[in-house]
Amino acid sequence: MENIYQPKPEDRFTFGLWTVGNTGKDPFGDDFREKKSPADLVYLLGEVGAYGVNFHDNDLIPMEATPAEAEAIKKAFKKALADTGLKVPMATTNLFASPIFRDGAFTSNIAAIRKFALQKTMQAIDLGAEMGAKVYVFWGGREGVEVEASKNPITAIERTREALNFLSEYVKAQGYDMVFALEAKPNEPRGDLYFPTTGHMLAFIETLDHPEMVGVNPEFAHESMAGLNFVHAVAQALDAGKLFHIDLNDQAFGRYDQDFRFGAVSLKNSFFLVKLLEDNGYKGSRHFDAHAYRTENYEGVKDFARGCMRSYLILKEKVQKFNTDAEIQGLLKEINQELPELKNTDGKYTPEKMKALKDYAFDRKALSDFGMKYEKLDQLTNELLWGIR
Ligand code: GCO
Ligand code: MN
Ligand code: MN
Repeated sequence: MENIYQPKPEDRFTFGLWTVGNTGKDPFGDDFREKKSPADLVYLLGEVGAYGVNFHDNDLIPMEATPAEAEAIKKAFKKALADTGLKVPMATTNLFASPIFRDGAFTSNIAAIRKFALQKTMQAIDLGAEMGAKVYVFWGGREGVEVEASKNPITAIERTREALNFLSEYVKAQGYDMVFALEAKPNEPRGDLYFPTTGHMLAFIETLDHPEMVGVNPEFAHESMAGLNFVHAVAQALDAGKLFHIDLNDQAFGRYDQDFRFGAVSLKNSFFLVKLLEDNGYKGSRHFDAHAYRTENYEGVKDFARGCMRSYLILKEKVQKFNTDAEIQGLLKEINQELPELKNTDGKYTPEKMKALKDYAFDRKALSDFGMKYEKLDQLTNELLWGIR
């Protein structure tokens, strides 16, 4: 029998070099796992059955690498891709680790740093294109403040717009088949980051010169850190046709950016997220932007990576169960009542529809007089997730 929990290429499961390559270093402790080369991480991902690998420019080629070293790394990486069949669907720029970006990149107060960030991003876009990336992610790791007096927030927005407009033109001029995906985060590593949520990003995109080539890369942990409902943020991105990429992980509300294995904490939210993506035919990468606990060696890293994908596939199977569960679907059908007399199929305004609605006598008593059965619906959903339905 086919193993439905076995990842397949069409699942589009991807990991960043920085995710499985995370060495467990944190603000309180040193590296726990030894550092692996990009090529070795590709072999690891091949072994666990991932579809693709994504990278920041400097995950692949360290900033200080000589041209000869860069060539050797690229060669080994390309060989690993060819050996494993892994793809590179997404690439991004590290605009946060180097001390030069300590006060931001595109929003820095120092013009030379803003220009350097643009130069670095153009080179990183070239590297991404060389490896076949079709989505380019922008996460403003240091684009924010602790000291509000230091930057005008409107200037920061304008500078970000200028950078993205410039880079859109660059991609077009090179003839690259590539779109941008903007990733919001409310804070960490800065006290406050600009564009703190996916909603902020969606509004901002419409102010760009080429909004058609810019979408979002929402992250489960980031919206949860802000105390928001991630499923609703992703729904809004889907509705706007802007879900170009997604960062899946997990997180307890109100904590630091925990980057836990997908499904580790929020079983129900993860379920409704998978349901949203699958029911709406999302075709992009399911990228796991997470890492193994600091307690783990590389066997544990493989457990982590396999766990992310397996949890997604188990939840996908649960979605199918939910969508075909007679009792659950019956409750949903019962509560979604039509009003045939005023049915407005296209939802549009006409003087006739307006008049019919204005004159209609609603039976307020009857409409106020029944329970919604959501207690039952929710309990059935839980029982389905617990595996007893
Ligand atoms: C974080 C972010 C990053 C970005 C990555 C790709 O909180 O550190 O989620 O992992 O996703 O830099 O842009
Ligand atoms: Mn994150
Ligand atoms: Mn992320």
